[in-house]
Amino acid sequence: MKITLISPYPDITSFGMRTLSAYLKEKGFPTNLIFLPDTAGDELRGEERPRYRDEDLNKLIPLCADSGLIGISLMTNYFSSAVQITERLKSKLKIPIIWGGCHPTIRPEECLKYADIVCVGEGENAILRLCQSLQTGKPYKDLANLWIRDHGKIKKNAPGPLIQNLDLLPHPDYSLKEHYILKGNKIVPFNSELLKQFLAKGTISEYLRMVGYQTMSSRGCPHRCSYCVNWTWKKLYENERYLRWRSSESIIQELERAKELMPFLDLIWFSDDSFFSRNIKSIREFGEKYQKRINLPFFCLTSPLTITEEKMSCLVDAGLICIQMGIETGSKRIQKLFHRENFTNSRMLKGTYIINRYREKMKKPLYDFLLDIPTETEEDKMETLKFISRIPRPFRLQLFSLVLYPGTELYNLAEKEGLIKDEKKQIYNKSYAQKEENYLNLLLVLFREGSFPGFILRLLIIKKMVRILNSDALHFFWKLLFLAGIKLRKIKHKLFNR
Ligand code: B12
Ligand code: SF4
Repeated sequence: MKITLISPYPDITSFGMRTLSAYLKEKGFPTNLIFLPDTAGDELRGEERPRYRDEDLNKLIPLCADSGLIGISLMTNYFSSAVQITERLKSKLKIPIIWGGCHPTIRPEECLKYADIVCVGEGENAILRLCQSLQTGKPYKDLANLWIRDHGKIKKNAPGPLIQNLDLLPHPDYSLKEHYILKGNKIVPFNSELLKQFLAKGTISEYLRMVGYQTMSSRGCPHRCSYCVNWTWKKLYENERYLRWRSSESIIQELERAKELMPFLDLIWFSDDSFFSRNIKSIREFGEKYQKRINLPFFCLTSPLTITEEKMSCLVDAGLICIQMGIETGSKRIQKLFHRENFTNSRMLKGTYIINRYREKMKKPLYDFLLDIPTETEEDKMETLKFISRIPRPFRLQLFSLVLYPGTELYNLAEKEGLIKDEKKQIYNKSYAQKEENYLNLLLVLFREGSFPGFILRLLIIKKMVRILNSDALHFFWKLLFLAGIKLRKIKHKLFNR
């Protein structure tokens, strides 16, 4: 029985889906992987619009026709894409469709309005057991993790245990065999050249102008930020060890294989929520092996609570050339709202100084900030700007407009306060790039590259000035400036392919 797995993401990494594919193949089920990059997904401005052209989706039908099961992976912003794909497939084929990933885990009932089956939580064993049952004609209504539509009712099965030993999982499927991608108005077989092109388009690859291979060396995160879906996942697996690590050997073997398959790679990009939460022993072991056997520059994320001088020095020696750290806010009140009370300004500043010591050997570090936080006051925003004025340069700020994803604690709070009026507009179809247009956000944009000295920023946030410039009366003016900025960036992107 063949299984078709579909990814709507513009980034073609889809680590989860590729792992599922490798796992199914290892257990004897051949797979098709189809990538349908929904480029509208990254540019949403709250509007509901078709993500694909029907004629493109029609080309999916023959590729899926001989499958025993079709799986779609989705995050909240790709809900509309998954609905469109599912409806088109259902109009022509009578094959069960299962949805899995972050959004179905959080909102299974909503997803079951379209999919026949939803996987809640970790997918490997759930999809394997489902395939085995479908193949042998055995009932599958009681399988762990699966929520199933059954004669107008929903059968809800609790999740099975988490996979504790991640080394037992096969490495993500980059075989290119039976892999397809929507390119222009055609669905074409993936090949090495296309893989190179798409890997070069990943956000970090683009930033560093390299061809990056993205992977994960862990599952889970040690923190519990109130705006993050990790909170719901942790509740789902309350009695289990949620943060799990792969061994250095498993990571290095995956990367050796990736280098063999993709000789054009010039960057490794670790997407773990916090690579630095590994202990120093494990970091040393990884660093030594990585330097000897992989020897490519690499990128990873850290958090202000886990970064130390020793870990940093070890990883820079191993090839770390760029790092990303979540700062999010400089306001104590908002830190509390985010459950990030331990992320004090002094601790976060210390983190930036540790990173700054390696500026000669590294590219500009990326510091994440969250904007447009409900209940955030002008004073809170000014605290953040003051903090930014103290960060040692060079740096680049990554500015994300907060999206209140369902399943987060912050979503629940906002809903109670009546702040969520239109979920589709405010959440499902909102991109993190969709910032509110006001004076303080403009300052953040202007100081994004760390090109001006901090004292200028401090001058621009003198209270009286902010009161006038950030007033509602001037909103239209800032809106125009933001629009002009977006247009200019698009032109620059077209001209310089950046
Ligand atoms: C790596 C990553 C990225 C990468 C790569 C994404 C990609 N397309 O491959 C990049 C940086 C590009 C990225 C971008 C975005 N990301 Co992102 N990303 C992650 C991250 C850190 C890891 C995802 C991952 O690979 N996990 C490991 C795998 C093994 O887990 P998994 O994907 O959940 O898959 C398992 C199960 O869910 C299930 N499963 C998954 N798919 C399917 C399908 C079927 C059929 C079945 C049965 C099961 C199943 O089985 C898998 C194996 O157990 C997560 C946070 C996290 N820790 O998960 C955020 C996360 C998924 N991203 C998020 C978001 C919002 C985004 C963006 C939309 C916006 C943004 N803020 O950046 C963009 C847009 C995506 C794009 N352009 O492709 C949110 C999603 C929230 C939500 N409710 O949807 C998360 C959860 C971050 C967060 N903490 O809030 N992301
Ligand atoms: S550190 Fe990042 S991944 Fe971890 S809980 Fe906070 S936001 Fe989520």
